[in-house]
Amino acid sequence: SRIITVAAAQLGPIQKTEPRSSAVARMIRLLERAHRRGVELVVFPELALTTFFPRHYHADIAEADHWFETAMPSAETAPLFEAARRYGIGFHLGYAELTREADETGIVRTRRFNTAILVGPEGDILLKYRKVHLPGHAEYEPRRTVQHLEKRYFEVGNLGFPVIRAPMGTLDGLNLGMLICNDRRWPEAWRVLGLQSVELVALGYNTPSLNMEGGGFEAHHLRVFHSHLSIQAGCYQNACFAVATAKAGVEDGAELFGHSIIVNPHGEIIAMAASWDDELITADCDLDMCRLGRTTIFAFDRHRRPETYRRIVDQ
Ligand code: CDT
Repeated sequence: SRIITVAAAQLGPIQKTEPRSSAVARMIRLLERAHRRGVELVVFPELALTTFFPRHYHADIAEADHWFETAMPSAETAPLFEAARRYGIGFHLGYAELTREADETGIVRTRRFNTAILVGPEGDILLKYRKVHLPGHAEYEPRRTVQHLEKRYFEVGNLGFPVIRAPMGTLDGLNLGMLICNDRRWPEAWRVLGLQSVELVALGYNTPSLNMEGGGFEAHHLRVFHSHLSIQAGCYQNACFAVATAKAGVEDGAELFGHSIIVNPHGEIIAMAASWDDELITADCDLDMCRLGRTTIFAFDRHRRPETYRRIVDQ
């Protein structure tokens, strides 16, 4: 069997005024706890270094640039990389990325993405992913009490859904992929990872308890249920594990529902956070469990019928 010990390092709220140095110190404390428990891979939330700033409107987008990272690691995040290297722990980290880069027309310009990286146990960045499914809206919406301006601050990710074979812990290689928050609700995203034989999906999220999209009438328990349902279905239908890590609690007066989970290829929740605070949940994942689904009911090469799926990409 190929066993890896993983952790979801849930973060409690990060208030608007909390500096990155404080968020990083909290993450290092979780890494220390992970080390004591023999963890080999830690997954931190989406936009883990700051408050979930897309709830704050700036008429001039550049005024929000202080929420973004222009280097990774930076002076402020380097201690996290050093701690992880000291313990030989790999990690997934979500952050807002500000870069100067050519767009699809070849013009070099300032670009902003909702990004996650996978860092190996030696502290090197192995893989980068930029969020594809950006929820929310681009303009200020007065009827909302809480804004969700991801469509204002971020471009759609342009790196696809990559999977890497990476050494982690005692394993010389496992197939790792990433999703970010709203991506977890889209079966197409999971399937693109599944088609690359992903064994473990690392994903971070910041999900408000109140869905203001349709007037805010979705019940709290359904918000959590739909999050778990999406992750459990993604794991079952693609025969993989997922470590899904929330930012939780009341942040700048807005509630994020937490409920971080680790899920196995049967779609079962094998660990779940119970607080709205900084909390480490762990699980031993036997990656050989991925084989059952992959060689039977979800043996893609034998049972998929892509010739009938045209509409999915054409529409
Ligand atoms: N961060 C993020 O993607 N959150 C969304 C909120 C949806 S309600 C606008 C999510 O899907 O969890």
